[in-house]
Amino acid sequence: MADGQTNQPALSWTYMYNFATSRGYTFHCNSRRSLCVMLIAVLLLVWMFYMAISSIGGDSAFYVYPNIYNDAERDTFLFDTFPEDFMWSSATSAYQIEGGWNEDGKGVSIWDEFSHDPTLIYGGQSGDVACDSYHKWRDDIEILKEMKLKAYRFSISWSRLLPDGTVNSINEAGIRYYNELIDGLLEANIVPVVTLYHWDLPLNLHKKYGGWLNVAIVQDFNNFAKLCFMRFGDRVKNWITLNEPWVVAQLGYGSFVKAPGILGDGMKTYIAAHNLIKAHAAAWHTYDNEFRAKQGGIVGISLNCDWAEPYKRTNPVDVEASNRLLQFFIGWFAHPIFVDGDYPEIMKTRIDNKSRLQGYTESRLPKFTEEEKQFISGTSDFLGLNHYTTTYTAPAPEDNSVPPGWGKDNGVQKWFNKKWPGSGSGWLKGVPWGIRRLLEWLKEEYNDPDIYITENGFSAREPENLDDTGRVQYYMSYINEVLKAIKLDGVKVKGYTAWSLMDNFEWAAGYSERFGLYHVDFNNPSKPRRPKLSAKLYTTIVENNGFQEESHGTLEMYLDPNLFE
Ligand code: GBE
Repeated sequence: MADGQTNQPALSWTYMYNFATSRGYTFHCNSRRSLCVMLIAVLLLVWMFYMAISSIGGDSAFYVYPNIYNDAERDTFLFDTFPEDFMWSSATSAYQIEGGWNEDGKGVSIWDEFSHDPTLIYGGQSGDVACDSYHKWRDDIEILKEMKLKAYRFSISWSRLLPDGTVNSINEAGIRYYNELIDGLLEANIVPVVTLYHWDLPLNLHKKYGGWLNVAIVQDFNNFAKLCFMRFGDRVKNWITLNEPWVVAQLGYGSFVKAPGILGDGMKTYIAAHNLIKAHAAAWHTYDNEFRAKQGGIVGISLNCDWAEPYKRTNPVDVEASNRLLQFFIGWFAHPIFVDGDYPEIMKTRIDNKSRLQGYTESRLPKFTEEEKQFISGTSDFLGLNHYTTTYTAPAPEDNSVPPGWGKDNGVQKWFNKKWPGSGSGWLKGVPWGIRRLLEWLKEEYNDPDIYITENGFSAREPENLDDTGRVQYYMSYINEVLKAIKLDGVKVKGYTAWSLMDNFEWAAGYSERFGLYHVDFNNPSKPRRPKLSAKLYTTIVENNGFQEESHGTLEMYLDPNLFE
């Protein structure tokens, strides 16, 4: 993809120069000096006129970030619309919004336990009440309607349905809660998109056998999935098995950032991932064998991935580092599931080699049997993509020291450009063109799959103004880059999901980092939801199914809230 500016002014210079030398200076000018001067003057005028015209054209191009991103070829706004049936959506997850953590027979999850340790979460906060969606789900449907959304992605709390994580005891009050929510959505003409696992593992399964570290989880997850297909599948046609297994494996079992908060040893993270992949595949097969014919839905997985921009696109080692990071990041899960049932070659080689050098008798990366590879390969009806940001990438010096870990194993260093617009989260910078490059890479790498963007969004630190211009810029530019991916690159993006419907419990950051299109006042016991400017912008995009040529002026108003209404 070219990064260059348009080179037309340079061309016209060359043209002028040649003309002047061949016609002007090599002829006898003295006798006709005034004619020559006039000719040159005329040419100069023509040139100035041309420059003026082209600069007018340049100024009229629309940029969301005119002072940061204004590469004419890459960043010019595209006025066009999305495909007819494009699925506009917004998302939440159970632990982040529901509250009611111990109500009506719900069992305890690893996040209840993790957040009840006040030292682990910002300000000692927890999801005990959160947005109180356990009681206020009708309000959630109202704001989805207000934004004219076609779909809503939410997750099911495993321990609300199965208090000890197993099908030994089913909590009917939990089933009732999700039934009411699903029915309410359908009544409002909103398609429910259901995530089975968004990180809130029943604590009992963690205590009993180590949760995702034990292959026993595959059966328990499959039973839970089957129960959901059985009880909700008559109405739910869009399923996501796991949200971001990378986060579960790497941040839950590789670092101390997320529950259950197990410190990495360079092995557990790979073991957890191994079981996550098997559990996903098992649930997909269960649906495929026992439910698909009758219910006719689709089952996929949501994988998170940042775009890895080679620091210098002309430097082969940077390009290699970029590709290596993408393989370790999303390929870790996508390669087994979408390609051939096995990890990317580069992961196997690097982890096998490092393990040997580090004195392990076996590779720290577990192996799938041939039978397992067959079982895993091809088990996703679409690729769910959660994408937020971009980093530069270059090779890191090889580090074979112990303790090992995912970072040392991939051997890539990454960083941000200081000019990239920051958010309320240290890890999130606005780099709109990154999503288009990632989508194109995914199309090539995974044989042109159907892609649903199942999360994309921007944070601010509380307290936040309702005129959330930073988020407006982010959504406008990222959604526009998704449009380019569809229209210009032919990527099969079927839907877009804004994270998040409303401010909620942002894991270890508590309520200090806000991702909502709607603001939530957590100090007010009734947790009122109020639309931010970004919610209105998103509604405009949804109503227009994209960016109509005429909406130019309206978009400029959103970027400058002072001009708005
Ligand atoms: C999503 O994850 C989650 O699905 C959603 O639940 C969450 O609310 C939303 O993002 C906003 O964060 O120092 O290693 O912790 C890395 C997005 C943190 C992917 C944050 C982990 C983004 C992966 C820094 N990232 N996340 S650290």
